[in-house]
Amino acid sequence: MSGDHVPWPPEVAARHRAAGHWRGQTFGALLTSLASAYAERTAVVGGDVRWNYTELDERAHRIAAGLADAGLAPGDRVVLQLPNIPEFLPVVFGMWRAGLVPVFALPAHRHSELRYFAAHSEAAAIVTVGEHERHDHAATARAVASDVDSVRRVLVVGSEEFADLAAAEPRELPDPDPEGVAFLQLSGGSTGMPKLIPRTHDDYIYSVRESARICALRPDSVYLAALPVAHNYPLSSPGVLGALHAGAAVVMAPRPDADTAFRLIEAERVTITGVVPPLAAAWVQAAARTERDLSSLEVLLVGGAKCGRELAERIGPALGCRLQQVFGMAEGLVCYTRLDDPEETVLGTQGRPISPDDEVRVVDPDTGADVAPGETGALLTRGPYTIRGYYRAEEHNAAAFTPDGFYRTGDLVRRRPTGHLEVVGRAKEQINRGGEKVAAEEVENHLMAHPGVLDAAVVAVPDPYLGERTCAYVVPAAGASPTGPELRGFVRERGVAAFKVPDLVQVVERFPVTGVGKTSKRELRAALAALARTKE
Ligand code: J2J
Repeated sequence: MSGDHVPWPPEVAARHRAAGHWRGQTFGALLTSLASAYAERTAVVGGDVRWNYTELDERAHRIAAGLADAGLAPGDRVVLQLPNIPEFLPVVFGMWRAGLVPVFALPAHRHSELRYFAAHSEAAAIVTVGEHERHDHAATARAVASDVDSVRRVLVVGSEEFADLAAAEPRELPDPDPEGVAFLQLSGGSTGMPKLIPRTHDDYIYSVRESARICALRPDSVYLAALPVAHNYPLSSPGVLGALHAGAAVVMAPRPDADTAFRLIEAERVTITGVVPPLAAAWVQAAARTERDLSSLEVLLVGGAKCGRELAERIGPALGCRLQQVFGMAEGLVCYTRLDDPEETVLGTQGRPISPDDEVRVVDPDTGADVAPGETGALLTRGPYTIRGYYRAEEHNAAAFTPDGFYRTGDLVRRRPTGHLEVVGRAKEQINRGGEKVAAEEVENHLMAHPGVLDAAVVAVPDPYLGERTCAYVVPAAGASPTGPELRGFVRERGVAAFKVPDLVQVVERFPVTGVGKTSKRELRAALAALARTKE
């Protein structure tokens, strides 16, 4: 995949190796060592399944062999779309052992997103499930396969065909390059479709290992995977991979609602889990009237979107556990409040970076100059597990990274003298819908495909539950009068994740003119967002 991803400069890579951050181990080799250390201990639980580390390891070996037998070759990209089922883990480790490169789609993604992931990565296969939550994933995958020439196989976990594949005789396969791309994660995106994020074995294992340490995971910890595990946060912060790294048990929750989660917390004596703020709020409410025993819960991570002070204060008393804030991004940088931080820091900041070698700059968004300590500015970051470029995105990379390799996060932050960051806002054209990221431009493009739409601008409006919701302002084409419900239905039918369908649609005769001459989409969005706020 050389040329597709931007590696760290050789002297920087050498530094990360010398510092012991990058240890030259692949995920396949990691699982082998975990299996020998924690053999009989429970690795993953879900539904009727309970596999120990030896069983997980053996399954991953068989699946690796089966995938190789199915004609998939090292370096092949494979779009992976699985919900929170135990099979997620042996399938992913099996892919890693076979040298395949999973592209981590979310269960919410539909035809339009999957087609883009498959086409952009020239994926050789799609691995998915059959019917799940009233959606036929296998049918969508087959439709995508018929649209995208590179896709040769659709493999459906739970089918007989997959069971045969997963019964293959295990054999040693060549271990991939630990500094090579292990998988493609998805960006929240701000322009067009989500960008693909190439992460290496070395860089990701470093972030997972340190996350497990910072969150104090130990072999008798039990991690509940409440959010969709393909997402970077429940995957790695510390997530299911952090839990395995520590020899802990992973419990897969089919849904994140309080009833399901509390039942599993009680039944499996869950010690730690991670949620987004709206879910934390729902759990806090539900905790007041639950009969479930939540006393095993020690730590609740909250992140993905800003956890407001009021909510932060309620979590400990309501759930009887400690709050740990996490501010991260699939591109790399992850910040945690530490378990021994003073209460004020835990309640009032989003944490500090994992690594002493994470470089953080807070700059004036217009001039690019560093702001005075404690002032608000745009967050730039560079470090041992933050990418230097998106996958196959040369043009976008020129804007998203500084010439010296800092990633422009698009977040506005303040930094305290301790290094803790407070996230105070956002400079990117994205809506953070309770942790689910919506790129304004992607939704605008869908709306503008409607014949009755001349122009569209999608902005965030404040929402008491989700933090933000999407509002689409639409100017109709001459003679057309599209309605809100019609446009929402239109976007949905184009095959997009449900969380991207605009929550509100405002049809307006024309957009406000914000500046002199030609209005930039950016200024227009700012003006409309201000207008939307005053209407609240
Ligand atoms: C405010 N904004 C936040 C927070 C993320 C751990 C945790 C989260 C993600 C994630 C992740 C925030 N307060 N606590 O990958 O490993 C917003 C910021 C950020 C963007 C990244 C992880 N935590 N955010 O959310 O790639 O705007 O990763 O740049 O989905 O979410 O989104 P994503």
